[in-house]
Amino acid sequence: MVEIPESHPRYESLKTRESLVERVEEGITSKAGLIAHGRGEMFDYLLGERTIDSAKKAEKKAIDVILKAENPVISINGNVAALVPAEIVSLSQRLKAKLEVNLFHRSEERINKIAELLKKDGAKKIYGTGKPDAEIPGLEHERALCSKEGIYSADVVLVPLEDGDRAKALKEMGKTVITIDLNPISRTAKTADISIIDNIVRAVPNMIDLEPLSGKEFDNSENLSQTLDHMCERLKELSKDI
Ligand code: PTJ
Repeated sequence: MVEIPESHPRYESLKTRESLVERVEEGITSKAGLIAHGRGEMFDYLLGERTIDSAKKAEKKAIDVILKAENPVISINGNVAALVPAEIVSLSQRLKAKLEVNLFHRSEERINKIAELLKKDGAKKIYGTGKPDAEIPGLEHERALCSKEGIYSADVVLVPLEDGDRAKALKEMGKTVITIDLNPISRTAKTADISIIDNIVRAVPNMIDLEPLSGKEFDNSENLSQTLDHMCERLKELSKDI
């Protein structure tokens, strides 16, 4: 791992990049995961690299919905495992949600490595390993493969850093879909019932501590509009500094 001096103005961001590169070398994160992360960083810039109010509201609502669910499942991919392994295990324990490894670039070897990593961080059971026994309808290829006891029968699914097709297919199965995605105009963000527009490295720790938002109206489209307004305002502010 390249040494990053703590004095570097982008220390945190560079450290995160380095740890992702290391996870790619270990075979946990896909190479495409690095590209996905770069896209996310760009949107994080527009947020101001902080959790904005609309994101905090979505995080609280997500906690409420997951706590009330009968069979909630958190879907884990290579980026989630690299960025917040211990935190996602803590969140699943707080919310009594199952953890299932579900990959876009599926390989048995990577699934097992991710499951081992999460177990080292305290996860008792990981779904999605071994032979898949269910398929998400309407999705081509191996992206559809999942666990009957996990994602297939879940009523609420948290799918961080997801691709739009799978989020849509899960919605079509009648599930409540929650995402964490820095891009407020991604298909996933527009498809989900609750879209948390925040960096997963902030969102998951927040969700371990935040109180649920219950009994209050939550309008995902309105929340996404507020996020886009925030980004536009920030761009206008930035243009004054040039
Ligand atoms: O491990 P695999 O094989 O399942 O692959 C995972 C990736 C992420 C490569 C795969 O799902 C993929 O290609 O995803 P997309 O379609 O690029 O979507 C990822 C979304 O996550 C994009 O909208 C990014 O802006 C967003 N994103 C990237 N980094 C972060 C993020 N959102 C929150 N926090 C981040 N750190």
